[in-house]
Amino acid sequence: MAQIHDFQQSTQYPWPVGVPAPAGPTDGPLTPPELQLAARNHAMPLEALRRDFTAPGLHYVLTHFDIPDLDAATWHLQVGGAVERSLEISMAALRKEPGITVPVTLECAGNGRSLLAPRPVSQPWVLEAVGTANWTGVPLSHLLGKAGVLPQAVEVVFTGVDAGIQGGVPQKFARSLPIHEAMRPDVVLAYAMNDGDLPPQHGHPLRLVVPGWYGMASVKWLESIEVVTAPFAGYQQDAYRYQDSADDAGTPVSRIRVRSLMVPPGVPDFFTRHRVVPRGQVLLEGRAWSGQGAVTGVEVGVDGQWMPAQLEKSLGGYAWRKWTVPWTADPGEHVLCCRATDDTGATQPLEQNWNYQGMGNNMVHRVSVRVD
Ligand SMILES: Nc1nc2c(c(=O)[nH]1)N[C@H]1C(S)=C(S)[C@@H](COP(=O)(O)O)O[C@H]1N2
Ligand SMILES: [Mo]
Repeated sequence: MAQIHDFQQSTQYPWPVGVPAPAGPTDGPLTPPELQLAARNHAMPLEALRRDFTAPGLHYVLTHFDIPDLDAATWHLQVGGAVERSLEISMAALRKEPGITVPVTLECAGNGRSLLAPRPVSQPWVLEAVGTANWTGVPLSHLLGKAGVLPQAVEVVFTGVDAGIQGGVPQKFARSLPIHEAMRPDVVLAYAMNDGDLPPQHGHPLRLVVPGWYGMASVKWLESIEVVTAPFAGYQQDAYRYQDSADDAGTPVSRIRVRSLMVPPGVPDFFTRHRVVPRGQVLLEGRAWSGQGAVTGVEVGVDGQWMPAQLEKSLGGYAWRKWTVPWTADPGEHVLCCRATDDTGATQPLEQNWNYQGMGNNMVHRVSVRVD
């Protein structure tokens, strides 16, 4: 009962909090700690899939601890470890370095978690922990070049300012990348998002953006970069694994699995979100992405009958690709699905690909509609 007691002490719910948060996956009801996380970390409304780029207020947000309040004027980035010369750089100095802009679709590794049965207990994402932005900043490889990476370097560790406790372990949010990923030309230290200043919730004044990797790699509120000569074993590095059970060593989560989502057609019912579509011609549309290879095809299923969608030109790199398909909506209840394939041959599963922490759930998106 300790968990119930602790939670009640830290909140002011007017109603009784009688549902303990289980330690592992559950078939039980959503618990207050999950509600609390869901209210802090918002997803991207699916109608935002109509746009190539997601406005910062619509882009999903995930923050493990608190959003730091940082002043770009006094902030410095430290670069050190296995380098020829350590650097300490102000924001003003960083902005004078050569910049790049990279279109990137970010997706949280836990996207789709709450649709799994049993449900792993953490941030209870449904489908929409995704967004695409143009990230502008300095290529990480340029800065590492200035510092001079020593030959014995194995990984690069990125540490954010934000601190907290997870799994009982006090920590700052920190993740590493293998050196060959860190030296990719499209990995960026970003200070702008969609041409605007980086917003507080997305890592102001500086964050890492790792195209193609699930979101946890893109460390926000970056305070230091350390080149290391042995694999990093920090809490967040270890935490992201595809595991069968709590004791399974599993495999690390890295690149984004192929996925597509559909703009829900018609209009929603307020409370259930069930869709109502007028009869006749409807242009179904959505976006597809993969961090493992280029998206090569999207199929749309109507009541189990699959047809190929039209793919638009890619925005480049690791950004999503628009797809459309015309549909003649006949009166009645229908189930619409979309399924993407990438050039590694990977395609989205029809059934859940369950794992202990609910990572990388790229199951086919299903939308139920009623045509009047
Ligand atoms: N410093 C720091 N960086 C972080 C996180 C965090 O909690 N702290 N969350 C990570 C996770 S799990 C994700 S999915 C992405 C979310 O990025 P966004 O909020 O800009 O969409 O940030 C990553 N970077
Ligand atoms: Mo995430």
